[in-house]
Amino acid sequence: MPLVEINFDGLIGPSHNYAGLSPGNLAATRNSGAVSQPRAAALQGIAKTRANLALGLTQGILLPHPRPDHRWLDSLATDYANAAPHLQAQALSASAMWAANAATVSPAPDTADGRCHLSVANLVTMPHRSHEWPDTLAQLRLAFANDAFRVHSPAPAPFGDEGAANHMRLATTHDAPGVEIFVYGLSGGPFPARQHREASEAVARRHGLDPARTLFVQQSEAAIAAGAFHNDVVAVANGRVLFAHEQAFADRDRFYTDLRRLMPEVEIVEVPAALVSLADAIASYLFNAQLVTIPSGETALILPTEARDTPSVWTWLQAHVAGNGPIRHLEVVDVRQSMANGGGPACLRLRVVADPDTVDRRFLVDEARLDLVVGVVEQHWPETIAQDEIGDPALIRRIETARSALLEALGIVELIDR
Ligand code: SUG
Repeated sequence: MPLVEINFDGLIGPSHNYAGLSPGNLAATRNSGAVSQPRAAALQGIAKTRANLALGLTQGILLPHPRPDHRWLDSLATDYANAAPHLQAQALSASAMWAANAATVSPAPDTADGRCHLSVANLVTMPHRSHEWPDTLAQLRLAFANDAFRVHSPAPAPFGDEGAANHMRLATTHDAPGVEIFVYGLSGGPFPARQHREASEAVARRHGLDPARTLFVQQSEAAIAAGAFHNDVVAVANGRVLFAHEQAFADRDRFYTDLRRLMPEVEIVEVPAALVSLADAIASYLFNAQLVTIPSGETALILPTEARDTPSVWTWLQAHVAGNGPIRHLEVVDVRQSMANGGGPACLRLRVVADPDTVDRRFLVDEARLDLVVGVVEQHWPETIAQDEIGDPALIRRIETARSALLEALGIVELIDR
């Protein structure tokens, strides 16, 4: 089988809740204390996966982590019942759903040894995400055990790495050698820059990328300060198309010049601040869209409903499509439950260019397998979680039972005790 892009969607876990754990993520902060709907959230995510299948895309899933994370609490010399409320919330977060932060992926055509390399992200900046990596590593080692892959452990702290959310790849076709772009932050005004250049460089070296085809680009301070806590909130790339906000990068002229030198056929679609403000771009998640090549060879953009509901954004998109820009199709999906925690369609997926036959089949999905997942979600996922419930042992039992039921239904029993 040829190399294709597989989108692995993070399945939204049964502990999904709004604890406001991510300063700099404006949606999560705004919704802190709201009542979440884990069941509806997971069903929204699965509906998005189905919509991608209907477009002809190849789909996989990544699974919810064990929550609360007892191993992490144990390393803090406490347990869930006795932990301080903020540690309970950090141990319970379903943040592993945002699979774009699971790892950075360099497809085989880009690497020195001809394998697809995945480096698990350490996510050290936010406490509730800093303990995701051991379970992510275990899962990726299972899904990508084939010799076609190399799965690496994370870059060491204190160098923050948030994975594919700060990484873009441009290539004429998915199976051709690409240009890989690592976007890091130096400063974010009042908010932390979560991706450090040292971590990005370590990942690039470890993946065996050609330095002549690799760019390290600084995210603009204004973008982080306005709420773009990851580059994928203000830019996305696919094929030969880079789609970005005018204010995404610290030195865009230099970046575009370097990119055109490495890839003369690149199509840069820049949205001017005069037409869509940074604030509208971030509130609507215009760029946190999945930019994909559909089987016809055309480029489609899978957007959250919030983009359609933001007049400046929708007007710009309509004009682009009418004017024969490179983006030919707009697909709108409802992932509001995830959006309320700052996670759009692009956050919810990890792209891996690979031969599907080399991936553990249990992590690939078709309609029938999604039906199976829906059955478990409908039976076991809590309908709602209010913040004052998170200490309730009955809720915790329910969350733990739900995940085990899912892993059993999918036959991925190796992860049950993790
Ligand atoms: O890291 N939200 C996530 C959202 C991640 C979005 N991912 C990408 N842009 N690729 C974050 O800020 C909120 C959880 C809470 O507050 O309970 C949260 O972690």
